[in-house]
Amino acid sequence: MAQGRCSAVLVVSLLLVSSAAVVHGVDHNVGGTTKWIKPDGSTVPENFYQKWASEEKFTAGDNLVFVYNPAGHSVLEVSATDYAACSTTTPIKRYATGNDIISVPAGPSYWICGIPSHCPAGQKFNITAAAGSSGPSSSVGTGNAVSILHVVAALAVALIASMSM
Ligand SMILES: *[C@@H]1O[C@H](CO)[C@@H](O)[C@H](O)[C@H]1NC(C)=O
Ligand SMILES: [Cu+2]
Repeated sequence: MAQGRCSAVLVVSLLLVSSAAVVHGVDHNVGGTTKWIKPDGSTVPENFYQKWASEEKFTAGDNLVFVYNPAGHSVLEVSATDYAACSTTTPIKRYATGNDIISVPAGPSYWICGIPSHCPAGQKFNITAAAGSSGPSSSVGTGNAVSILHVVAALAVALIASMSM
């Protein structure tokens, strides 16, 4: 095999490996420019976050980006029951940095503010994420199969390259 062809095969396999590594989800900035606040019921209506969420398309491995003043708010992932009741006492997870970047789980998930009076005012939303692109905490779904395919293809090409050199 000519030296030039070997290098070309190696370059292609490296590209495949890096494209597999680069697969990651979309960032969803919660509330857009309104960020994560307690709706006042007028300028920001009570259903603001549910409406925001209903206009986004979520895939597992995407990120929810919550931006807020950590002195006045937090983020809780809660159960469906706690979501309906606006219960802040038994969250699945709690975030409080003021700039939380959270990988979306596949299927339904429920998000509220941890300050007790804020969820009843509408600082809450739920989403249902499609199984999909690989992310730090997503399980193996159809999207992951695509990136696994990338890696397998890259390894196969690398193997062929090494055998023919
Ligand atoms: C939000 O939760 C309600 C009640 O569990 C459900 O009917 C609705 O489909 C959910 N919305 C989304 C976008 O998942
Ligand atoms: Cu709040």
